[in-house]
Amino acid sequence: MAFFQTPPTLGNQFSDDRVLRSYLARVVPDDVMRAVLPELDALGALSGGELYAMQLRDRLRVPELTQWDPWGQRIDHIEVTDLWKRAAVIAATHGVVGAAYEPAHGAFARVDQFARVYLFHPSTDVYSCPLAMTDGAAKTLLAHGNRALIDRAVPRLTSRDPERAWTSGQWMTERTGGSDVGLSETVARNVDGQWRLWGTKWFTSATTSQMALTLGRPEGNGAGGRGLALFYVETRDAQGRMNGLSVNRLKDKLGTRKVPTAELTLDGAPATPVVGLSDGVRAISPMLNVTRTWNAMCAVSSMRRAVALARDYARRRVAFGAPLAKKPLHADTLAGLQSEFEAGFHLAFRAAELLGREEHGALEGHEAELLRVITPLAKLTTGRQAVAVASEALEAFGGAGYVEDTGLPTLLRDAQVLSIWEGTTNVLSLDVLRALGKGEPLRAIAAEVRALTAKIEDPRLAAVGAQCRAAVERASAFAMELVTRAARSADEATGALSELEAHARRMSLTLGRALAGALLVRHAQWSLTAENDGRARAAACRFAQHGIDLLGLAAPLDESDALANDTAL
Ligand code: MFK
Repeated sequence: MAFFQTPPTLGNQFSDDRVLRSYLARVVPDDVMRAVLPELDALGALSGGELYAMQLRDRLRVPELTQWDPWGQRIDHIEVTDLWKRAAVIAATHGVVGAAYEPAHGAFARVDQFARVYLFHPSTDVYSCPLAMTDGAAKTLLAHGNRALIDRAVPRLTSRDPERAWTSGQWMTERTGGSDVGLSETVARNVDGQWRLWGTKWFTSATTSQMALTLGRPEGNGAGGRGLALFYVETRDAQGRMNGLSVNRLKDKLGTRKVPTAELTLDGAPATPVVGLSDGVRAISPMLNVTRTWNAMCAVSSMRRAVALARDYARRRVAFGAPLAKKPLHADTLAGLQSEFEAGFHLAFRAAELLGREEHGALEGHEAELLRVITPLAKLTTGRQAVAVASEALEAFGGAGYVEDTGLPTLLRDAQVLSIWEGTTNVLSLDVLRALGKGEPLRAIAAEVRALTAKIEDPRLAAVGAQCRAAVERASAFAMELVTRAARSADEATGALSELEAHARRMSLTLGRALAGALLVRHAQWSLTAENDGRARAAACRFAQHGIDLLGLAAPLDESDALANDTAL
């Protein structure tokens, strides 16, 4: 009989996930766990079952923009895919945003919510994108205390009723700048007591949302981010017509192809200032920090999906006389992927824990400084990991990983955006420098890594812990030396600061990997003791082998080496 390969399959994505279950067992109190377990189990079943099947079936469909109705009216209707419609209902009913804002579980609300995000994301064709922005919008409106906007939008943004639930856009990117938002050209004018916006937004993700937070420059304001103001916009009027804006076209993208990303023209769109009429970049930063946390969580959940499929396939695929899973080299490759995923997992969930603690006034010790810096660190570290893991996971399928109708190439397409949107790796590394400020957050990272690795009994884990501590100490000493040189004189400042900037990415990845490694070490020790399970330890040791200190300071520092090369301008 002819041979046909059985494809990889997925089971319940909650009950199959040793890493998530073990983490929750350590962190979440029993009563909270009992309450959320049925929801997580239901989402796990949907994610590995109905939604995954739909995702494979729906593979070729993309959103469609209809700009005009048959009678010539401009309608700009975007028809999303069936999976997106289903995902919207599931997201609302299962509280994928809402759970974060419900009081029942106090500071654990964010861990609960992000466990839902983690289960939901990889089977929903990146419906997590509008949800991330929705969460970010709710957080930002609440942070600024604009009562009218809070009353109007937050109950909808956090609703569990699919009929009532809204999503929000985050329109920041213009032709002048995706990273340098201060270059934005959108103008805000007060016309007869109503603020209105004129301009072009070059990338607006999920343009089907009912509202958006966006930036515009009130006439007469100065240049840069300080001259921008944060505005609230509703996309359609009471009759369902576009509200002073039009969709020029949908973007043709490498991945996230189900996300209707559009170019928009704002032509007098009515807008409400959220908080004052300047400092828009600072005002939108709560949104950025929430969407970056989502980005990290979706990165780890996409790594988990890639590894789950590759492991399942390795049990089914026979080559050279045995299943791939029994082949030492293949098993070794998968172990490497698993270790990156596990370390990234603990980093992303630590960011979620801290966010929840901040929102419930429960931050202690160094945690406030840590939260500010762990957010970009988690985003940039897991974003790079997700791209590398997706690429390697495809290779684990051989040619099948390169064939579109297996659905596997989508893993790589969709991972690639994770290190681009919400700030590229380099821009996030500069945000880390911004967050490090005068050094308190560096001390917070060092304190966290020391605390995590202080009481490790297992000798192999203790050695990994020591590697993490050494990496943080070296990165801190390096940064502080440059900051000290910069403070010494104006002459030294230029060179020292540009050297710091040139190393910012390596330094951020070092700090991110050291934190991730230390978090994994602490969890692995707990898992050895409480669960008699050595798998997290195996992951920690393997993660450390991949390298934690990426600063590359083995050779003596020389600023001219850092900057002088063929690409210097
Ligand atoms: C699957 C998951 C889905 C995730 C959702 C996907 C949706 C995708 C939608 C998008 O991609 S939307 C576009 C996202 N765009 C960005 O993320 C922009 C990237 N660029 C940056 O982040 C730049 O660093 C930045 C625009 C912030 C630089 O602007 P400026 O004007 O040069 O900033 P500046 O002057 O350094 O900071 C202005 C203020 O904001 C300062 O406060 P003060 O006024 O008090 O001094 C900063 O401290 C503050 N700030 C900036 N970033 C902050 C922050 N505060 C807290 N947290 C931050 N992250």
